[in-house]
Amino acid sequence: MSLRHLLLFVLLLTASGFCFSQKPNVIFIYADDLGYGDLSSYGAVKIKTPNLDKLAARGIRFTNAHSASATCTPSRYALMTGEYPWRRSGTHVLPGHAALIVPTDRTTLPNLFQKAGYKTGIVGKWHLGLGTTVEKNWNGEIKPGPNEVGFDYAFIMPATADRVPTVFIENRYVVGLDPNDPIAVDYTKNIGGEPTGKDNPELLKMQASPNHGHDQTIVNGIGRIGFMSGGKLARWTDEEMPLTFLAKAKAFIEANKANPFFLYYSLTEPHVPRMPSTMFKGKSALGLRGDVILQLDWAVGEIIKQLEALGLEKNTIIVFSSDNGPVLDDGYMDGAVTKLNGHTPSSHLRGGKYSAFEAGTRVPFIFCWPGRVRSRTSDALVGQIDLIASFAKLIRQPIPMGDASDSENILDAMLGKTNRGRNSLVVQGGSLSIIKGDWKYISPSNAVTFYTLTGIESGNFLKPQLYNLKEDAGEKNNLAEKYPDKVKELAALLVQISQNRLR
Ligand code: NG6
Ligand code: CA
Repeated sequence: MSLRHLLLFVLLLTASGFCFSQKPNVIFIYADDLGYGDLSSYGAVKIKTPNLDKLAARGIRFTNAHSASATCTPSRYALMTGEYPWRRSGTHVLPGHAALIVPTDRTTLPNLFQKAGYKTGIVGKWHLGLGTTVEKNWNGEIKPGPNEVGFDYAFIMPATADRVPTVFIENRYVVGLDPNDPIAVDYTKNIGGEPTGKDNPELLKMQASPNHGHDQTIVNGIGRIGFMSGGKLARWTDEEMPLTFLAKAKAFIEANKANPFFLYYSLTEPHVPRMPSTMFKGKSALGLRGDVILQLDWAVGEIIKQLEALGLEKNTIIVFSSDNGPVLDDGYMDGAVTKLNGHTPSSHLRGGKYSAFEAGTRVPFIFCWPGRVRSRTSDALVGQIDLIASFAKLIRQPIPMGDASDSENILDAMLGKTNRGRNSLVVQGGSLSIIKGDWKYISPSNAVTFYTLTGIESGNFLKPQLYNLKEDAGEKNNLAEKYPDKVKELAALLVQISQNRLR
């Protein structure tokens, strides 16, 4: 190599190194059904979550951040697309054989990072459907899915831990599938005639709660929603799941340590069935639900340790949140209710998962970037739906008109530079609510006021509800009659937002 070539080579190397080192890695860690009050950094006293507390102490701990919805699929849809889920039909909680609901021709959170030169990966829960139809061949290439909406690498559980098929899918193929034992999935009939929780309760290691379903095909001693047959070797063991996801997440980080990466680490805790690894069983004083929260916290700690060992902790943003609020009995008799032991998963908030009240969507939200943000608490109004527009700003990517149409760039709030987040945010429980400033309006609904199965107040009410969240975060005092003008203003704003988009 001539001296000129050598100089040019060194120059190029330096330039590319310079560019890359400027781009922070991003890890978005998403818990499943974790409540506002489930972390010690958010006030829990009956359980200690030291690793998440460390993130909260190093970063920005948000006290007014929301998932888009009080259930999983719609929250995840909004996270991926930046579009309110209620604008699009079919974004409700999906069965395990649903088709993909994320458009493949639009800007998504991961393809935004791809365009900026990042390697992107998802490890964990997906729950946004796969393929183009409900009927699909689980034994060949399964697409479109995460790889078609922006993930270079995908290791996923298709839906939820309590739904079939109970297998992992890595880049479009079921992991560990024996071609001589093909998988079939059906949500209406017992395809293959395998034992079910309903007919063979003696085979269960965890009983389903009465009237909650979860009594169809038995996998690993647990009755599931839906029927499957075949794929015996490929079926997951619930106790191993967190270790598998952690190993895959760490492998992705290791493989991409030299280039910028975006990792969506989508945990299954503390969603049902709560079946922790043996090393976590009985570790909390709160039964299996507490144990899996400790397990989740541990996994986060392992990721932090890995980043530190690789020297990446300063230039890696970790965002932690949950897809919806907490629930105790969501289908299995796992001691979540009987061993609650005074723990308050919803903290001071009313409601829980599924609810229009605050605990449905107000969730822990931590933004940690040791190299850049200073530790603080922020009460800025933040939506998970805003991650896409805010990261677009951070990594300097334009968002085409019409895409991510409800996502607001609130990067300065995420970085803790200002307390001003969104002006207003629409959230979805049973009914739609709008939060603006200190106020929250819940639109009237004639649906049930109480979900008896889960023991959660729905937040539905025949008349409009208006709460002053600053004075009454617990939403005890409906001020709608006292402030009719405020009701009118917020109801009109909700209509206006439902008819117009930001871009
Ligand atoms: C509900 C399930 C619940 C859980 C939830 C989805 C019943 C009675 N309940 O329909 O167990 O799976 O869906 O949770 O079937 S989520 O966090 O993925 O939205
Ligand atoms: Ca969830």
